[in-house]
Parts: sequence; C-alpha cells; structure tokens
Amino acid sequence: MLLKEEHKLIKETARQLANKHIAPFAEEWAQKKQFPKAALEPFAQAGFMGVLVPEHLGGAECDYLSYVLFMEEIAKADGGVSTIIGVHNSVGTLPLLKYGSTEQKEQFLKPMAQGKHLGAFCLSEPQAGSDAINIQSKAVKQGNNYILNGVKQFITSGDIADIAIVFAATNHHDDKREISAFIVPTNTKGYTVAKIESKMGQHTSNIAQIVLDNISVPEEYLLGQQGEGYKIALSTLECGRLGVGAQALGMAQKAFEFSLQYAKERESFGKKIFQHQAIQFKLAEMATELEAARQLIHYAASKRDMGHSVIKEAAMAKLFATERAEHICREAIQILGGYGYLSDFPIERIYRDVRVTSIYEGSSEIQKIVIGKELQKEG
Ligand code: COS
Repeated sequence: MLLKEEHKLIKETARQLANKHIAPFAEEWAQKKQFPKAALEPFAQAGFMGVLVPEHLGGAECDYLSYVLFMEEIAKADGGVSTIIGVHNSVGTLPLLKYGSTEQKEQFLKPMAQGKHLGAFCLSEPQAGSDAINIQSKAVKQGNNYILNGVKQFITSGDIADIAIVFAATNHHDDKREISAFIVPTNTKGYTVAKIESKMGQHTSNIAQIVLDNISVPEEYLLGQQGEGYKIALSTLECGRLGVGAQALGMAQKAFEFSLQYAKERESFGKKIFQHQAIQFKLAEMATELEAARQLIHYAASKRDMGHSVIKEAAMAKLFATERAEHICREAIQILGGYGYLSDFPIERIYRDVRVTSIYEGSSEIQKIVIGKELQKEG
C-alpha cells in the first residue's frame, strides 16, 4: 500500500513532534521511572490526544490509517510513552466514542480528546487477563448509584490517569455472566493505587494495581447498556490491537535503523560488517519482516476505515508485528555484538520495551484463538 499525501503529512508531523518532545528525554524518564504528564501538551495541541475523535469533540478526526502511522512514529521515539498515548487514544477514548451518550461525550470524551484528561482501561484482574469474561470485580446497583468493588491489574497509567473505563460484573450467574462498563473519574473516593509494578521494560510508562474500594458512581456513568461491557471491551480491543501492532513496528524499525547504520560503519576482517553476507542476510530478513508487518497493519487499518469489521485482520497484524518485532530487536543486538548488550546503546532497551507487545491487549496466543474463531466462521 502506498500512502497518500495526507497520510504522509500525519506521519511526518508525528515524527517531528516525537523527535522534539519525546526522544531527547525518554532515557531520563525511564531511569527515573517517571513520566511528566506535561510532556503530552504538544501532542494535545496537535490534536493527537484524540486522534480518532471528531473535531467537534476536541479531537483530530483522523482515520485508523493515520492512527497507526502516528503510533509507529511515537513508538520509534519511545516504547513506554507510545503505550501511554496509545492506551489513551484507543481503549481510553474509543469506548466513550462508540458507546457514550451525548452527555458522556461532552463531559468525559471532550476533555480527554483535548488532552486535558488522560485515560486508563481497567479490564484485567490478578486472576483474569486473557479470560476477560471471568473478571471478579462487582458493581451493585444501590438506588441511583452503582457501587464498585474489586482489584484491577496491569493498568497502564493507572497512577496518572484522570478517567478510567472500569469493567465489573453486574451479575455472577455462571450460565450468563453479565459484565458492564463504567466511567470512573480517578479522583472518586475509593479509587486506590495499591501498587506500581516493577517490570522488565517500558520504564517511561507505569502499570498499576488498582483497588476499587466501594467506589460509588451515579448510574449516568454506566457506559452503554448494563451487560454490554464484554462487547465494549472486545470491540475496543480490536482497534487497540492495531495500535499495538504499530507500536511494535515502530520500536523494531528504530532497532533496525540503528543496526543498519552500525553495520555500515563498523569494520571487521578488513571490511565494513555490512559487507559480510551473514550480516547482510540478517538485515535483508529484518527489512522484509518490517515491511510485511507494516503492510498487514496498514491493510487492517484501511479496511477498518472502509467501515468493515477487522477482528481477524487486527489480530493477524498484532500477532505478526509483535512476534517479528522481538526477532528484529534480537537480530539488531546480534549485529552490534557485545555493544548491543550494553545500555550505552539503545537496542537493549528497545528489546526489553518490545517484549510486552506480544502480551498486552491480547497475547499472541489469544490472537491465534481470535483468528481461529474467525476462520471457523468462514466458508
Ligand atoms: N466487536 C464487536 N463485538 C465483538 C467483538 C468485536 N471486535 N468481538 C467480540 N464481540 C462480541 C461478540 O459478538 C459477542 O456478542 P454476543 O454475545 O452478543 O454474540 C461477544 O462480544 C462475545 O464474543 P465472543 O463469544 O467471540 O467472545 P469469547 O468469550 O469467545 O472471546 C477471547 C474469547 C479469549 C477471544 C476473548 O475473551 C479475548 O479477546 N480475551 C483477551 C482479552 C484481552 O485482550 N485482555 C487484555 C486486556 S488489555 S491489557
């Protein structure tokens, strides 16, 4: 797929912003394990905190192809920051965009799209990640309010977000479990950041364990219909997965470019290491995998832009891009040899950052289940 001028412009704008406002500071943020929310301001100014949200609601009103191009560029600058921005733009704002009432869009989506409020997505729990239907958090109706109790796990930006989309069971009958989605401002009494997890990579982005301790929200904060939560979660994850594929692509592209440059400068056995066929074959394979991943992602995004469901295509794009990205980063380190293993060079960090992309928003194994389910329906 070749890009049109408008898409090239989005990519270039995102690249410039990321190079100016993320890349130079990412290492310092990662070392401190702290991300200053103020760093999102230039992205808000450009409309990139509501990439997919209509202009009248404060967003940039871009299509999905623009979104994945944008995400690739942000991830090239830093994987962790791309997760914060990606979660906000996809599973943070999309449930409100697709299922929110007019009032909910005005009250919650607009300030999110304008970049005034940051979003989080509270689905996973300590004992239920892939098995999302099995979440144990409960929401009980009391008068005109819902009372939420439970524990949420691996919540990106759980500590710095302003608005959380929280999923909880509104009944527990085994034959027909009912999950509902709620809008929870994180300053609501009972929203408790219990723990910031220590992890392998993406140190610019925190994941938190959130305890829902008798949180009371008015019934107006129910998103969609009661019992519609599982569908809301799965449909927003469908699009979120496109963004995660693009993140993996961006990180791998950065590792590839660094190793290519290195191979053209470093000498061994009397010539540039690029001239050794062993190295050239690696780079040829990496470049091919990158392009294949990019085409899968762009195809899925474009098909979505034409109004089609992309359950299978988004799963394929995420599966392929995230798995190959890890391989590309591995090979990039191999090309740098011992230097690739040092923190002085960026690739060991990218390798750690990219690892989680084949786990979050649906692991590779879940993507295969999703693809398999779709294949079963065909012909
Ligand atoms: N868009 C709209 N609706 C969708 C949808 C989509 N992309 N995907 C599923 N649905 C709907 C289905 O149509 C179905 O609705 P009905 O009950 O009205 O028919 C409902 O949602 C349930 O779909 P399905 O029966 O296919 O779901 P399963 O329980 O079989 O799904 C898996 C099982 C494992 C695929 C699912 O639980 C899943 O994706 N798990 C991973 C969750 C995840 O990504 N966790 C990480 C959280 S973010 S870190």
